[in-house]
Amino acid sequence: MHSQDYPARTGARLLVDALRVQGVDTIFCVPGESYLSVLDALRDARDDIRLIVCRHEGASANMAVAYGKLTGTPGVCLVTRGPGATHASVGVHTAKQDSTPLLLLIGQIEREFAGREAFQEIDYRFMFAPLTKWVAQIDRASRVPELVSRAFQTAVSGRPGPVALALPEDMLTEIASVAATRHYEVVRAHPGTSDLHRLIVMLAGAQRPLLLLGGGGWDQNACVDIAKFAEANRLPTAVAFRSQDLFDNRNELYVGHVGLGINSSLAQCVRDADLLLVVGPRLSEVTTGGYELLKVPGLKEGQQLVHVHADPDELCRVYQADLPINAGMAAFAAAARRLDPVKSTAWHSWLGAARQSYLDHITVSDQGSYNSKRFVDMSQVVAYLRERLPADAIIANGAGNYTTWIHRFYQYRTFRTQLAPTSGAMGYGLPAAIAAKLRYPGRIVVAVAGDGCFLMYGQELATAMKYSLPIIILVVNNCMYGTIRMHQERNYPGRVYGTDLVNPDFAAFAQAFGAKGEIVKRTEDFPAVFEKALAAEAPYLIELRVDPDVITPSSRLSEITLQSTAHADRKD
Ligand SMILES: Cc1ncc(C[n+]2csc(CCOP(=O)(O)OP(=O)(O)O)c2C)c(N)n1
Ligand SMILES: [Mg+2]
Repeated sequence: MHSQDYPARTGARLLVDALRVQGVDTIFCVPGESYLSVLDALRDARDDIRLIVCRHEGASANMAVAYGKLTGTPGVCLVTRGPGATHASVGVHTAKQDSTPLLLLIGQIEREFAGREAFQEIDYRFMFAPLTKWVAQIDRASRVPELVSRAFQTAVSGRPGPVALALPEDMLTEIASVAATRHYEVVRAHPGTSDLHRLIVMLAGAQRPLLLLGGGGWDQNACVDIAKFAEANRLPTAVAFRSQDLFDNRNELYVGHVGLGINSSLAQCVRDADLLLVVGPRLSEVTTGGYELLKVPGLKEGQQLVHVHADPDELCRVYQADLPINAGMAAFAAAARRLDPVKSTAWHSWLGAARQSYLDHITVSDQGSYNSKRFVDMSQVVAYLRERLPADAIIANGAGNYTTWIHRFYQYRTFRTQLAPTSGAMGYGLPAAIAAKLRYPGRIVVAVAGDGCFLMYGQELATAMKYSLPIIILVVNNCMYGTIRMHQERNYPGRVYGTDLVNPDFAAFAQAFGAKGEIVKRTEDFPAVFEKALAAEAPYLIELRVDPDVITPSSRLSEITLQSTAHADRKD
């Protein structure tokens, strides 16, 4: 066919049609004059693609990342040039660290003005080069289908991640006649027969193996398959930082979370394991305890590493694996499930001890709670959620010490019930919860945020109201940027600076948006208020007043100050 045989369409319409071809059903945006033509085309496509209009591009990008994480297909965020793109960059960074497919579409200045530092001009090919898997500018309308197709293809294949496309304003109104492309195909490597054979030989020779799951590119089936493999071999199974929903935490093989606030005996397991079977994670700084739990580059004497990752460039980059396997999670898990199990009983007591230690670690006792009459005890709140919430409830959080209670005491049971940024980006929880409720209106969605974290994107309550999303938001209020204060006391004891907060009345704040808001000051009052929130048909914010001294589930700020001061004195 000749190009004139295809209908003549503007760049904007070609873009929206290309998004439709890729199955996009939701776009998160803050509007800009740079892409009015796209808005206009989206208006005509509104039965197929819903447009979620947010109050800050950082929030819309976070929503798109969470949406991409939940669906496994690229979340789409549409923003304007300069200020919009810079705001949205946090989501791009999170998508990269989280191995989550994301497409950021950016309105761009007219081609004619490029290079003059026109109004809000940025060259996104430079700006987003280190943040994305791929970034391009579409300079001709006739290339829209091709480049959109490539964007999706790149975002989902291998190690999933973010891509960005800049869309010059005049390109979007240019007319072209060009064929549509097909829906993307996820392309990922499969493990080789010899890889799998070596894996089994190594496992058969192991005394203390540990399976560690994490990273991106998982799906429900892959999780089932890897669980079957773990069960057939009775492998103690841990998860990497914020990958807790890849394996049922109630399965007797689950031994815990290798992340912030790690159980010290699990840390010891990682150190003592003679075979680490790492499926999916990069072995990041957090998962390796600052590269201390596992030594760079070759682990320690007597310790072997099997590393399975979808990106060949990631293998042997930091840690030199004894057996690097380049494979996608689904392909690897399916192949692992089919392997004949190793009939070894060598590690049964090692598994038993690790599991018992996990169970001890998540046990909440009244004795462990501090000042529970004057403050809310987060351990008990999370223990309550753990028993009360169904397996498919989604918990979303950002960054802060408050997350260590969720990581430690909550039990994730099914795939994609945890939305937690491995980038440690504050402000992610509320936008992620909004995206989750849009995707799964029938499921319970709880955002947990610190008083610092929440106000990064607290205005998105307006978005939750606009789209009638009854999410529950727990604001853990300790009147400070607690994480930073904790590090401050460790490093500069008694010299508090820049870490205290003066907060609004969070319940009144929520009410100002038309949402529900309530303050809980005592642990025993939490269940009744939470039940009201579950029954509500509007967003429901519960402010939890917690003891500022209880800085982690196992430490007090005042004790850290004392210890650090004594330590500093000894050094003098
Ligand atoms: C966007 C962003 N800015 C700054 C930081 C650094 N940071 C990490 S945790 C934290 C404090 C979080 O405070 P809050 O949400 O109140 O939680 P808390 O630690 O008090 O429980 C800060 C400032 C970050 N991780 N992300
Ligand atoms: Mg705080």
